[in-house]
Amino acid sequence: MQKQKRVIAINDISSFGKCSLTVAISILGAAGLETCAVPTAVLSAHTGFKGYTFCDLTENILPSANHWQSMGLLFDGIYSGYLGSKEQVKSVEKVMDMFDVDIKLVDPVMGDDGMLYDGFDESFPEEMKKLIKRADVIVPNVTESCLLTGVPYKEEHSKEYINGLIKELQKICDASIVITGINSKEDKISTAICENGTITYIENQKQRAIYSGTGDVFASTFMAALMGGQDTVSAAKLSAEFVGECIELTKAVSSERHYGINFELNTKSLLEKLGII
Ligand code: PXL
Repeated sequence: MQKQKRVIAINDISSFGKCSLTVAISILGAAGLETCAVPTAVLSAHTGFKGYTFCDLTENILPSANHWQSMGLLFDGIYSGYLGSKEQVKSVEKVMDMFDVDIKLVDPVMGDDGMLYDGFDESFPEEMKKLIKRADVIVPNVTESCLLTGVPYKEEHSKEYINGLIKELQKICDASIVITGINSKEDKISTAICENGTITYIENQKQRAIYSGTGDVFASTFMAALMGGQDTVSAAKLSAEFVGECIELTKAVSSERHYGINFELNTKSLLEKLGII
């Protein structure tokens, strides 16, 4: 049996709504990775729903990492997602600095459709800019790329616009950059990958349905693929295809935007795409 890889996943648990850790643990686990979860907060449902509960777990982030370090545990990757406050981002910066791993993936979860998610204030992106400096690869959507760089958000995303965003992101971090959810053409949704100065665009069929948590399904699948030894472009391509497939399956049964996508029913395809079966 091959040695099992071990990944730290830092994200919230939204009990309802298929995002963050419920997605990460399912997908990384299905891919055969040991997932050591650091829950940053427990919410009854993600912040797209009114009236969600929020139990802050900032106090548990650094002590968990300190404990693992005192045990002499080794890790292969760190993947961070939704962080509920600037203080949490600061703690995750310290965790990133504590462990020597093959891949540090930061999903700078902050917003969508040109707006910050509920609960974040305008100063939050400044702290996120410090975290992405620690990353080997980042996976912002277009809104998050704008929030990180200060470039005004546009609804239509030409190649010149996205290349400009990449240029600005390169000024603040050395990571490979994967921008998701690019509204490039009428019927296409694109992903841009910039690695070692080369930009590659991949296109997928636009599904004309919007669901929460698709960024988390993308990032978790992408992390699983990178940990499995895939290169950045192949990992992004298969992750975008997997998300597209899951949206299509979900569309047939539900149009509830905030309920998320039925990625769990598509595990066989995930494993095929990852080359596991
Ligand atoms: O899917 C991103 C995400 C993660 N975690 C929480 C969220 C969101 C998006 O709204 O609210 C708590």
